[in-house]
Amino acid sequence: MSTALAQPGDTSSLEARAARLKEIAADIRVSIVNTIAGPRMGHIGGDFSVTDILVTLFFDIMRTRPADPEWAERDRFILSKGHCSAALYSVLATAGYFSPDLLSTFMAPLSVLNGHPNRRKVKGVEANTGPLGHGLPIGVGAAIAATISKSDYRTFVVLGDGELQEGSNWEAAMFAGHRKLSNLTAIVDRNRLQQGARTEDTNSLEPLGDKWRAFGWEVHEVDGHDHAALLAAFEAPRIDKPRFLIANTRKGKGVSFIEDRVEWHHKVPSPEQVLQAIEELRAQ
Ligand SMILES: Cc1ncc(C[n+]2csc(CCOP(=O)(O)OP(=O)(O)O)c2C)c(N)n1
Repeated sequence: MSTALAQPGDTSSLEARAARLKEIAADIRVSIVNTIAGPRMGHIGGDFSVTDILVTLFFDIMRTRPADPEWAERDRFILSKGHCSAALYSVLATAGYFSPDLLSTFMAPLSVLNGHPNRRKVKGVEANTGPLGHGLPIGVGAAIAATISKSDYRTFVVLGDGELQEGSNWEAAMFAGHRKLSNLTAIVDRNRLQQGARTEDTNSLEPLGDKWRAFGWEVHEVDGHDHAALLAAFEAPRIDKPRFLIANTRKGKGVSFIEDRVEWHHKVPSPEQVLQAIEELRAQ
């Protein structure tokens, strides 16, 4: 399997690009299982729902230089649902920001790979996240900074759907719409589960697209596990509005006994379940 980043000007067909991403995503999910199995800590449900979104961004869409993570023209990425750090770390290691060996230190005392990402410690992490509701306001700042510095980098923020209960998201959404930040894309990992409950039972979000449209955003809705659909949505011609992508996903996607089960927000598989999960992922 090749995990090289896509090259600018890549003329492969959408299908070929999607097939390559699917392969990478399968490996990333195995890496996530192994990463959290050691410390017996992590958030496997949300890691697996967001994997295909992260892989599509990091291995195809975003302009990055893993060997030069602070490159001024890089596209900015913020994982606002920072509890899913194991997914982000696995992607960053595979993309070449740091050695995959480091993943074995996940959440160990003094490790740089904390339960929540820290930009001062980990190459490729753009913002410290974990307290929900902060990623989008930071992303709006990065997008405005690009307009001030006349740079054409794009900013991508991944949000959880439970996270949208945090009011700061809506202030940021309103301001991004007002400023017509067409260089900003927010993606909601719409797995319909949060910690301990379904989102629609806790604080319903629907009609989600209409709400963002009312705030001045362009809205796309896709299957968040379909790499070709994700690619098309990220590459749609830009208009003078920020873009909101509703990525419909399944929490725990890819492993039968984890998928769409509320208890797997931060439950950790037993050694037997680790083997079963890897077997299921390898068979896909
Ligand atoms: C401000 C804040 N409140 C509570 C938490 C604890 N917390 C961590 S994850 C989570 C649920 C988030 O649900 P969602 O955004 O849907 O994430 P996903 O289901 O995709 O993992 C909560 C409440 C937190 N990290 N920050």
